[in-house]
Amino acid sequence: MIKVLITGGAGFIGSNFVRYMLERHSDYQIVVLDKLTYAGNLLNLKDLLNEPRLTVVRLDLCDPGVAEVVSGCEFVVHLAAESHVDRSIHDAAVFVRTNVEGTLQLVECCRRANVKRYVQVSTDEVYGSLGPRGKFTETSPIDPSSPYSASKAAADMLVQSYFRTHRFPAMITRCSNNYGPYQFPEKFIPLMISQALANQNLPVYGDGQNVRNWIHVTDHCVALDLILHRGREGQVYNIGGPSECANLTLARRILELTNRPKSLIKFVTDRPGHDRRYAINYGKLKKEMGWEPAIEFEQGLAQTIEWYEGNTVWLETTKNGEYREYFKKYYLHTAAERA
Ligand code: NAD
Ligand code: TDX
Repeated sequence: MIKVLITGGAGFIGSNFVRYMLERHSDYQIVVLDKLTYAGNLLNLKDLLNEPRLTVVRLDLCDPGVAEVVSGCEFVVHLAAESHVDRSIHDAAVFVRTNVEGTLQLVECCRRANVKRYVQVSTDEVYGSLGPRGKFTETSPIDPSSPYSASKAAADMLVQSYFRTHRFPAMITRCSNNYGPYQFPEKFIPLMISQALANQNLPVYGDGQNVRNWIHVTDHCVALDLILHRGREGQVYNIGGPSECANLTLARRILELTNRPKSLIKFVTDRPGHDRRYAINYGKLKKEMGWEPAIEFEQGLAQTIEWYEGNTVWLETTKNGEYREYFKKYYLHTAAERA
């Protein structure tokens, strides 16, 4: 068995990636390291918790115990992070702690443990904002706007420095906005869906003309798996899709697909430092690994809405905080205690 560490495996992208890797590689033993913050939800992995090839370790990236968890792992995919821009505006400190200090501790442990390959999941937000034309390439300047993206940029560069200084075998990915199942309903698409389903207002920031480049989380997982195995060490890979959409257009489409009235849209105060547009040139990944997104946005969006409609327990317990009770149950030691 090949041991693969996935940090942040109880989060949105992480849990989708754990599921993908277990299905795709029957000889992989997956270790999830996750602090289980508000964004880490064991319900995301509920169907997998009795899988013998999966171990979940509840640990903070900044805890010295990370060294022991890393030991014996051949591959590491680092997804754990504080990930929500709005929260970083209110409290930046935890973003620096987890995203910068946590990443430093992880890469240092990985270097000492001679990990064979490491993927740093960075973000397109490190490039800052685009005007109406053009796309980010891997050589676009790093120009982050929010404390979140600044902390991700710091981590991204720290990992690059480990490659240059120590020949640490790392690849860095910068992906655009993901959507799909298990996304915490603080992010735009799941928030709009959950509000629409509850017949509540859809809060759209500013004039609603900010544009995001949407990619289905499964397409992101495919790219991460390819880069983990075939990426060139020290290289940065953009991951994105062709689906650019203004927030207002997207909110309206979600209302159409859920048969709710357009009057539910409510314009609210804009996010400070709100990036206007993101768009990704993913030509490098396409050229080197033949990767292209397979899930068309309209189809993926409709499937995602169906998923939230069909997973009311997940959505309700996530919204009302009851999902956190599930942690307590899972971390009781014996199966009898858990029952
Ligand atoms: P998420 O917020 O859903 O999940 C983050 C996970 O990290 C949670 O399970 C949380 O418990 C865990 N975590 C947080 N702090 C931790 C700590 N100190 N120690 C250990 N675990 C900790 O995030 P996501 O949307 O799944 O994003 C995953 C990664 O992908 C992040 O690094 C993010 O920056 C990056 N990314 C996200 C997107 C997107 O659109 N969601 C796009 C590009 C890149
Ligand atoms: O209530 C809202 N209303 C609104 O208009 C929220 C939560 C968001 N928005 C807007 C802000 C953005 O223009 O929607 C757009 C998307 O917002 P988010 O879902 O918060 O994502 P974004 O800020 O673009 O960042 C996301 O993509 C890159 C992820 O949260 C990051 O983790 C990732 O790195």
